[in-house]
Amino acid sequence: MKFLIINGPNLNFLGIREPEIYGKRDFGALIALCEQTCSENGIECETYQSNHEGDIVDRIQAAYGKIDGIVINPAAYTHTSVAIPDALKAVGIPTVEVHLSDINAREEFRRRSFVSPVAVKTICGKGFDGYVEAILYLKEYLEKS
Ligand code: CA2
Repeated sequence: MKFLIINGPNLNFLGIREPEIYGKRDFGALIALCEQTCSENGIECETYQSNHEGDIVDRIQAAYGKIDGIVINPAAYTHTSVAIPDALKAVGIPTVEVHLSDINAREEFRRRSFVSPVAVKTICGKGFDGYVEAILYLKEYLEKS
């Protein structure tokens, strides 16, 4: 089983600013946690971070036929991008959407996610633990289907 973990714009700045919202740990720690969770559960994983919408679309397309499941935090593109959910739908790879913060408890514009309708599950407001939950949920989802 092979997963692709995608992080969108500015998440590479984790731990540098806004620790009250996104926590004190940095992006490297998040990636290490995802890799450790996958390895402990017999999952191969690739990670990808980009600040560019089209690059994320390209990475999703490149996953076609090669990746079993996607965990994605589209960051700000959650609320603006139609191209990212279109790409996820096009490749048909089961996807879990994850957000560090609770997007429903912040500004109004964060409440709308264009990605949620194409995801098998959305997890938000659980910080780094949300990524662990997403990986474990996706594994169970794929084993059942
Ligand atoms: O809660 C999340 O995970 C978000 O996807 C994070 C995005 C935000 O636009 C979404 O509404 C919710 C922002 C990521 C920016 O990350 C930063 C990291 C360090 C300092 C400032 C921003």
